[in-house]
Formats: sequence, structure tokens, C-alpha cells
Amino acid sequence: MNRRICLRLTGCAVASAVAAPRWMRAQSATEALTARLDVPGGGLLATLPVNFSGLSYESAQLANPAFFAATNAALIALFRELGSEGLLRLGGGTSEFTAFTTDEPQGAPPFDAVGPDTSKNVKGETRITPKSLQNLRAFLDATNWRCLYGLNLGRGSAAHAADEAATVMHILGPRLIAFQLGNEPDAWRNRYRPATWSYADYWKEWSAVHAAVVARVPESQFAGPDVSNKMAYVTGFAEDVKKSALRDVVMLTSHYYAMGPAGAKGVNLDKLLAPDPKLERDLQIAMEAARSVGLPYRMSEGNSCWNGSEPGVSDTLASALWVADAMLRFASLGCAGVNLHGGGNGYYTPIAGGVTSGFTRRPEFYGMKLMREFVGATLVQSNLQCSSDRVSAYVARKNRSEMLLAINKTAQELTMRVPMRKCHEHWLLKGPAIDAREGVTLTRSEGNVLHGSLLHVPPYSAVLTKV
Ligand code: BDP
Repeated sequence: MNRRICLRLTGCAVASAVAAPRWMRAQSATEALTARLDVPGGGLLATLPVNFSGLSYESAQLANPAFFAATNAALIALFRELGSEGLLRLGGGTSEFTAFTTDEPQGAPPFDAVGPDTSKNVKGETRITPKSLQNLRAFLDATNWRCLYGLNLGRGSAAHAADEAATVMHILGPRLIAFQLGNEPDAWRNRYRPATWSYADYWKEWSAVHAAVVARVPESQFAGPDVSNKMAYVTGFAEDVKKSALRDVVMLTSHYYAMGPAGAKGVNLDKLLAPDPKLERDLQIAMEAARSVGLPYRMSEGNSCWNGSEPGVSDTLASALWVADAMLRFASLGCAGVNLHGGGNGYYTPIAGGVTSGFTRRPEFYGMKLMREFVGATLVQSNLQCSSDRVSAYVARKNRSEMLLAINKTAQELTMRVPMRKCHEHWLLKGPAIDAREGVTLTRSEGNVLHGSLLHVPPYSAVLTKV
């Protein structure tokens, strides 16, 4: 039988159907799955910067000064586990509801036990004070992370933004990479702005607030447009930045949620495990825009499913496999970093908990943690042949070592023929079941796991080998 398989060019989003080679036997759902990975020309893709991994939190989180603080040793340790450097983005829907004030509020701060989980359930005004910012600075110093700081554009004023920016710059200093003005301005129609709201209106407002901030804090840098999904804003923003010769814009940003809204038909585990053509499509637009203006592009906020995320999906082993795969897809296409949105006890948060309740690693945390191994590594173009589109593989070089990550998002045992004959070290990301919320592990072992050039990848797991 002339079966057809999917040939995927890692990092190039090329998919074409070719006849299956003879070594690839017919595969039923219960049979073992085979795959073949080749590195044809050894073409180099992108190198992952040291702060490739990032987290994104709601601005409202700053209303509790004890959260991002030097005293929060447990959270500092978890951030450091994800990256010796990293990028914390503060913003989200609540950045349009936070107000900066120099008066320290009286009484117990909000979110002491836990929260906020998502902007969807925090619409009240929350206050950010110099104390929160001083504590944030100490937290960033302790973690060695830097930050993208969202100012309120949707419901704020230019004067307030300039005031806040002055204090943020004074306190965060070198820990601040850039300000962002507004969260998801492409979704403001009939919300913070009239039904006629367009990109042109946004650019006008953005420019006015930008000018006010620069007048007050000339050394400010900016990232944007931090949109939800209308990629035309990213393209337009890049064009306008170039046209206006704005040297203080240092990064293009937009968001990516694999699915959503939570609870909608078709939002499920199966969909999360399947490839998402939107990721490739949107990322290519973003990368073209970034190249046209000579800026890096970063996925500044995203996760598995928007609207607070899907229980039983976003908090399971599936999310760990998904995040490792998605982050490397982003990296292969040239994206400079990825910020996973979370906070509180939300379903999609990589780190759950709060100051008084303590913190735990969610499954997604372990998928992110794998990225640590790729920091400073250059991804190499590779061809993967496999009859399932739920298998992916990435090859990378770092100093003199070669790395290969195989991700098996199927229920079948997978044997992959790889361009590596032995390894010295391997990592295994796995869990008791694809929908397991507990018991997901990432372990490192020394020694060889390759048999000739065959790599065994258990069902629903990821294996990283290094030589
Ligand atoms: C995004 C918002 C973020 C939310 C997220 C969600 O920027 O603040 O928490 O949606 O819906 O649009 O979960």
C-alpha cells in the first residue's frame, strides 16, 4: 500500500505529502509508531537568547507588595529554576484597571492568600504604590530577571502614565527593559473605545502617551503593540515606528493563546495536542514585521487557552508537552522569547499559589524548564517523517554539544531513527496519564539511551538527548 506520511521541515512550516519509505510499517492506534529524523543540510535556524523563557502576570498582582518581593524566597527559587535570567512581563487585562498612587493604602492588601488568576475576575481598581515597585526591584535583583512593564492606556491618562513611568524607571532602573502602553488594544472596540476604533486611532493615542512619557522620562524604552490577535496591528506598528524613526521602541510584541475561550465547543485536550496552523501563520507575520523594522519580536503573553483556561486540559501533562513544543516552534521561527501568562491558582499558570498559601509547580512548569537546556543553543533545520502529526523533534547545537528533543504527543510507543548514535545525558518529561494534574516529572539521567540510532520515546512524553 502506498501510504502517505507527513514530512515536516522543523522550523520552516513546510508540509508536504510523500510516499512512506519501506522502513515505516503500517501503524494502527495500538501499534508502535515509527519516525525518522534527518538533518539534511545542517542549516541553522535561530539561537535562543538567555531570557527566552518568560512569565507574564497581571498588573493587579502588584497590589500585593509581598508577592514580588525579596522576602518571597519560594517564588524566587521557582523563577530561578526556570532561568538564570528571564523576562517577567507585567500587564494583562488588569493593567487597564490598576492605578498608580504614592499613598500607601490602609488595611490588608488584596490577593494575600492567592490570586489574581486572570483579568477576567478582577475588574476592581487595584493600586500600585512605590512600595510594590521597590519590592519588585528587589525580587528582580534576587532572580536576575528583567521586566516589561505595562502602563494603563485603555482607561488611564497620559499624565498618569508619565507619573507612573517616572517612578517605575527610578526604582526598577536597569531591571526594566521597556514599557508597554495598553493591553490588547486590538480588542478595545465596544469595550474601552467606540465601535469605530481602528489601528489608526490606536497609533494616534499610543503616540500621544509615548510623547508624554518620553517628555518626562527621556531614557524610556518601549515594546508593543501587545495585541491579542489582530496581526495587522503588529505590521502597522512596525511600519509606523520605522516611518517615525522611533529609536526608543526596542521590541515588537503580541499574544498567542492556542485555544479559547475556555468552555467553548472544541476546546479540549485533543485540540491542544494537535498542531496549530495559526501559530505558524501569525508568527510569520510577526517575524516579517520585526525584520522590516530591525527589531526582535517576543510573544509577550499567552498560554494554552484564554478566558482563564480550561480545567483538565491547561493544568495537565498535555500542557507540559504542548508548551515545550510551542516554545521551540516559536524559537525555530526566530521569536526572541515567550511569556507564559499565569498567576494565582489559575488553571494555566505554570506556578500556582500565593504568599500565604505557598507555591507549587504545575505540569506546564516542567515543559518550560526543558527550555533552560536550549538557552544559548542554535536550532538546526531538520526533516521529520512520521505518520502522526503529533510527533515533533528539534535538533540544536550548543558549544560542542548536540541536542535532540523528541516529543511524542500520542498514546503509542514511538521509535525514532535519529541522526545521533549515542548520548551522554538524557532528560525525560512524563506523567501518569495525559490528563494527569499531579505526578508530572522532568528527570535528568546520565548514560546512553540510544540503540544504534534508534530513540525510544514512551507514549505522551518528551525525551531530550545530549552528546
Ligand atoms: C487575555 C488578557 C489576560 C487574561 C487572558 C484570559 O490579556 O489578562 O487573563 O486573556 O482570558 O486577553 O485568560
